[in-house]
Amino acid sequence: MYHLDNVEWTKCWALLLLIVASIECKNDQSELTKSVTEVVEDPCASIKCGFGQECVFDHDNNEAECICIRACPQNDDLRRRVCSNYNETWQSDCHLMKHRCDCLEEQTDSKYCTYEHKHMHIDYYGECKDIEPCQDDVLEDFPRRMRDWLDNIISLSRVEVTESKQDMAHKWIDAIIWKFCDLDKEPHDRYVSRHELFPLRAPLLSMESCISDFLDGCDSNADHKITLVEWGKCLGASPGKL
Ligand SMILES: *[C@@H]1O[C@H](CO)[C@@H](O)[C@H](O)[C@H]1NC(C)=O
Ligand SMILES: [Ca+2]
Repeated sequence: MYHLDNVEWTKCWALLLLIVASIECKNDQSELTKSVTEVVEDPCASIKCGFGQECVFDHDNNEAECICIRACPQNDDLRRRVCSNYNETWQSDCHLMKHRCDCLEEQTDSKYCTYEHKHMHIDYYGECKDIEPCQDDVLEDFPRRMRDWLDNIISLSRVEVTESKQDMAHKWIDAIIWKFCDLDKEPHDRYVSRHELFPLRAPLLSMESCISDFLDGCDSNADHKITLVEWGKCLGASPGKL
């Protein structure tokens, strides 16, 4: 049997280390150049474009501008289809928003642009379907199911296990507060608007026909904003707990 002697081993290790080091250095360097170019040269970094738009740098005028998204990635996943507020199915959220942008900017042959296309938004995720009317008993049970659901999300993201009854109550209060903060982002002002409810409502509506009625009910003074107290109340928490 052939054995590498000590010297050869050492050489092998040294070579291996060198290779690893050079790979790492190279990565480091490209990371570095990348971040430097981004900071110095990318004027799009500081621009937030509207829905259905992307930022491009116009070298002739030396300025960044927002234009309609030029191409959306092909989507074959039915779950990523979206249904518009005019009950029209689109291949993805990108396709819907791009088309609206093109129509508003008159970049598409106007015969493909209807009044609805200029005013559409995503109503829910999934293909358009017949949404069953919300049943009273389902709506009544909705806060409990929502609490369980939030509880599950929060337990999945947590390591510690709580045992006592008191801890359990705290846990779902935490879940309610966490979800409120998660929704209150644009802007972060301690109110959750209709617009901020979108990420909660849109993915659920095709399966949970009561989600809209439930959320409408949370806004108890009907000012189109939900406060933490309103949110807690509609999920069944007493105001003192929040
Ligand atoms: C929306 O479109 C779906 C599928 O085409 C249809 O089944 C449903 O009845 C429509 N809903 C309404 C409110 O028109
Ligand atoms: Ca807000």
